[in-house]
Amino acid sequence: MAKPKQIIRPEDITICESTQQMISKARRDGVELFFDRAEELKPCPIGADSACCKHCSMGPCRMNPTDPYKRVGVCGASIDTIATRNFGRMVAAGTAAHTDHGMAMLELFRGVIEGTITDFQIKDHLKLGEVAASLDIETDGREIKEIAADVYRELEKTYTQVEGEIPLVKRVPAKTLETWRREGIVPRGAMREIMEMMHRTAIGVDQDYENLTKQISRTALADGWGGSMVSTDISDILFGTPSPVEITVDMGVLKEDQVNIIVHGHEPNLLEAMMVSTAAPSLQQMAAEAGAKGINLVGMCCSGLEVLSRHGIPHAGNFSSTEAALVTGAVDAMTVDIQCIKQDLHKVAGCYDTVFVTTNYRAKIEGAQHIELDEHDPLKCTDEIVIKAISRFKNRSHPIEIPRRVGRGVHGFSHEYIKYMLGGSFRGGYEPLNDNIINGRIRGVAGVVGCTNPRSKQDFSHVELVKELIKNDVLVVQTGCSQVALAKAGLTTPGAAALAGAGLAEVCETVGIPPVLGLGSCVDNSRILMAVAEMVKTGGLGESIADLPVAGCAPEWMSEKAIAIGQYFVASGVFTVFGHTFPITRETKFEKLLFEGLASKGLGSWGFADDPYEMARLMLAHIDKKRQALGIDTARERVLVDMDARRGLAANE
Ligand code: XCC
Ligand code: SF4
Repeated sequence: MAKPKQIIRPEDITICESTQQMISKARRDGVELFFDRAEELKPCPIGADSACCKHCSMGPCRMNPTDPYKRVGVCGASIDTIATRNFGRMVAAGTAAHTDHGMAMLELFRGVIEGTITDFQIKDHLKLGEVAASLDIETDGREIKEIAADVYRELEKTYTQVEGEIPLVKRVPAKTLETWRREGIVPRGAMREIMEMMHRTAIGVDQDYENLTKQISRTALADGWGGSMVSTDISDILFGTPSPVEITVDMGVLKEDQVNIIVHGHEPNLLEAMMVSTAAPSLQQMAAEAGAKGINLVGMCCSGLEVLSRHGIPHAGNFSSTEAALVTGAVDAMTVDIQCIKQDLHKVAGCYDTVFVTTNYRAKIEGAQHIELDEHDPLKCTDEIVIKAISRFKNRSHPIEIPRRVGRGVHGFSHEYIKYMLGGSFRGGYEPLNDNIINGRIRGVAGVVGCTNPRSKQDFSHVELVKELIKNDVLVVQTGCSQVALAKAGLTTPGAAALAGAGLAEVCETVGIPPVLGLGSCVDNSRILMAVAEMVKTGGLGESIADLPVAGCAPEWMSEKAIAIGQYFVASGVFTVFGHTFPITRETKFEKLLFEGLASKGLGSWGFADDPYEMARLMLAHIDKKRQALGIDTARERVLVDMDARRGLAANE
C-alpha cells in the first residue's frame, strides 16, 4: 500500500504570512506551486555535492561524494577538477547574466546619446559627472552628451576589451588591486573572461583546480567591478540615483478595486516605461470606465527593487512569492523580462486568467504571449499590456483573496547617500562610519543579500540572521530578495533600531536611519563594493578590503548569479557565508582552497552554515578577528566613556 502523501503545513514552508495564506488557497484551488515540486522532487545527491561531470560523451561520470578520491572520470578527471569546473561554469553563467543585463543598459544609454532613443533621458547629471570623473574623463566646460559619449566608450571596454584591465578597477583600493595583479586575476573584459572560463572547463583543458580557481575569480571580478557596476551606474544615470524613500511591501499592496499590474524580472526599463503608461490620462480614463478606482503598478523581485529604491513603487514580494501573488486572483497582468522567472508562472497565471506577458527577446516562455519592449517605442508595449490588464479587470471571473499584510520601510540607500547621510552635505564622507567602527559603537558591517529558495523556509534565515547581526551592533546592508524579506518583517524602518545593540541603535537614532539599509537589486551589490572601497580609502581600517571588519551572506541562495556574486566578494577580500547548501564535495582540496586557501593569498574566503544562528556566529567571529588584527578590539569596552565624551563634544558645538 502506498504511503499517504504528507502535506506540509504552510507555516513550515515560509514565514511570509501572505505566502502561507496563498499556499492554502492554491491547495483549495488545486493549483500546483513550486513549493509542491520542491517537496516531490528531491535534489540529486550527487549533483548537490557537485560530484558529477557531463562535459563530454565519455561520461556523464559520477564520483562518490563520501569517498571523493576513490574514482576519477573516464578521462581521468579528479574530483577537484570536476567540482572546480562545475563551480567555474556557475560563475561564468552568473557573470554572463549580470554583464548581459549591464550591456543592455549600456545599449540603451548609447541610443539616448545618439538620439535614436527619445523616451528615456540622461536624468542624473551629477552621477554622470561622478562616473566620468572616476574614469578620468574631463567634464569641465563640456556638453553633457560629449561627456556621456566618452563614458559610454570607456565603459564598453568592460565587455569588449581583450587586453589590459577593465576600466572600473580604478575604483579598487590600491592594495586590493595589487593583490589581484600578483595573483593574475585582474579582469580584461567580461566577454573574454567568460569565454576563457568556458573554454578552460571543457574536456581536457585546464585540469589544475588552483589554476582554474584563478580564472573563476577573474571572471567573477568582471561581474562585480564590471558588468554589475556598469549596470548600476548607467541605470542611475538614466533613471536617477536612489535616495531614501518610504516604501510599502507585501501582498497587501495589491488593490481589489484597482487594475493590478505586476512587473517581475530584472531590467528597470520596462517598469520605467510602465510608470508612464499607467499614469497616462487616456488609460486612467479607460480604467475608470471599466469600473476601476485606478491602475496599481507593483513590482516583484529585482525589477521591483529597482523602482522601489528609485521611486517608492510598492513591492509585492520576493522570488518565492511570485506564483503566490497570482493565486490572489487580483493580478490583472504580470509582465516578465529576464532572470528568475519560473516557467510555471505562465501556467499559474492561466489558472486565474491573469494576462501573462514576456517582454524581452532573450527570454520567451513556450506558449506565453510575447509583447516585445522596443526601447525606441517603449510605450507601444506597455500601453498594450495596460489595455489588456484593464480588459481582464472588467471581466474578472475568479474570487479574489488578497492577504491584508503591508510592511513599511525606508529604502533607497545608495553608497553616495550613505556618504551624505553620515557626514552631512558639508563634510560628506565615510569618516563618521569608520569612526563609529573604530570606537566600537558599530562592530562591523554585513551585507545580507540574495535569493529565497523553496528548499529552505522562505525568509526565515534572512530575518533571523539579520536580527542576530544588528543585536550585536553590526550594521546591515542589503540587496535583492533578502531585502524584501526584511522589509516585510518591519526591520527596514528607523524604529527597528530598538532591536539593535546599544551602540548601533545610538548611531541609527542620531542619524535617523534603520539598522538595515536596502541598497537595491542584485546588480546593486556593486554599491556594497563601492561602500567597502570607500571605507578603505577613508582610512583607519586597514589598507585593503580584506582588512575590514565586514562579512557577507546569502542565507537562502539558489541562482548561479549568487555564486558569481559570492565569488566576487570573496575575491575582493570579503568573508562570505552561503546558507543551507553549497555546490562542492566536502573534504576535497578545492573545498580547502575556497574556505581557507584564498584568504592566505590576501583574498577573502567562503563560509557555509545550515542555520542562521551559525551564519551569524561565523560572521561575528570574522568581524571580531579583523577588529583584533586592526587593534580596535578593545575599543568596544570603552563605548560608554566614549559616548559621554561625544555628548560633551556635541554640547560644545
Ligand atoms: Fe533572483 Fe534578483 Fe536571487 Fe531574487 S535575489 S531570486 S537572483 S531576483 Ni537577485
Ligand atoms: Fe567524464 Fe571526463 Fe567526460 Fe567529464 S570530461 S564526462 S569526467 S570523461
